[in-house]
Amino acid sequence: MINVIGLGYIGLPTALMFASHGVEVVGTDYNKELVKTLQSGETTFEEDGLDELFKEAVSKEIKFSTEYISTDVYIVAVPTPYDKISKKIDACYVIGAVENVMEVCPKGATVVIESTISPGTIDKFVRPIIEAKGFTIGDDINIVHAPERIIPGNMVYELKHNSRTIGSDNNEVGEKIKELYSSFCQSEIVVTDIRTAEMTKIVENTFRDINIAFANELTKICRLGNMDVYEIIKIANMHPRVNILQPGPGVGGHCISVDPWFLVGDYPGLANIILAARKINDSMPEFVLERINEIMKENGIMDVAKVGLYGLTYKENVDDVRESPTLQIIESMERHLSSGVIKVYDPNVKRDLVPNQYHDFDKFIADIDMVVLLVGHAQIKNNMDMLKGKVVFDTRKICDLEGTYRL
Ligand code: SAJ
Repeated sequence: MINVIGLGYIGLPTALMFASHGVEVVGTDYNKELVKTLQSGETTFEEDGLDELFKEAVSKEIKFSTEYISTDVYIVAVPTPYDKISKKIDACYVIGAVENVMEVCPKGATVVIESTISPGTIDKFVRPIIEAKGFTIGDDINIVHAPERIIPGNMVYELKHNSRTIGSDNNEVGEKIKELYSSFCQSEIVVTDIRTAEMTKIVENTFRDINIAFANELTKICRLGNMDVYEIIKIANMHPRVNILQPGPGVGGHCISVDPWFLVGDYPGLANIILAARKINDSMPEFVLERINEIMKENGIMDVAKVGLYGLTYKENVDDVRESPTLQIIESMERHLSSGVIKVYDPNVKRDLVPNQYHDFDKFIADIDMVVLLVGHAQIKNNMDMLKGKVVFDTRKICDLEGTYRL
């Protein structure tokens, strides 16, 4: 039996995947409401294929609980934020989870950390907790780092088809956990040491952050130099060894906009490109605001109440708003005292998050003269015609209507 700790964006699909492939699973989360929802037969967020997977797992008798279970494998999938001042990892949730596991786990148990952690986190925070309990690591308790790699929006597919990394002190334990993940993972699983696994995960997300920052920097250069950044990236990417990502209104989510900071925090003075990339990506919401002002002026729109922001999530076709560029734009507007007037709509965000948030697309469109496309949800792609006659500022290159403004 395995006990999955943390039933959020990663823990839940992972627990469901194990269960639907015949592994006995108890999913644990300290959030009582969340556990109650799952116990009542409902999922807690929208994700392609998640509801079907949930049904399958329930039919295989997955259990949800607020309690930790005494068992031989724990999979910890809790958040790992960074400290806003030191930029270092804030491992408090991982520490809390491992402490709780230590209260109930029998000798011989393996604790797998799936949460993204900076290199050295297991040495610094996890080993001492286990040793303080009087356990000998390797004899009594094993530690494994098996970072997740799935992308929100395509999680269920990627759980099955992405390759994985398993970091372990001891090859035998690594192989045992590899076998467990092989119950659903059809791709290659590499077994390595813990520090390598920790660093590899951070490197993957940092690579993407830097690549997006490059696209965003090119956008600013091209705007000043009067060049079409999208055309340039398209042509450059035809080179067999060039693959530039797309510019956008900023980098959100709880991964790419967070993980590079761990390296900046731990290696100040060395992590220079990484820091510059973070700054460039973080500057994009402000850049979007400047463009909104320019475009409003150009079109004689005097009142920000006539402008609507489309999209609140951090990217397309998810309902996750963590670190969303749109929220940063709204926050920044509030600082400039023009708050409370700009209109906002997102088909995937049902709860009220910001002032002047619409839940009806037609009303939203009817009430504005200018729309800022911040997220390329399928909903808007299928309704582009509705934007005819509006001033359209498209930050994602999804709209082909004539006269569309771009970043
Ligand atoms: N973005 C751009 N331009 C692009 C691609 C993305 O501006 O060309 C923006 C998105 O709009 C979004 C942000 O970047 O705001 C991040 O989105 P994403 O789709 O690139 O990645 P995440 O954060 O949803 O998921 C990432 C993935 N990592 C990599 O692709 C290296 C995923 O595989 C990881 O599992 C996940 O982080 C994680 O949990 O670490």
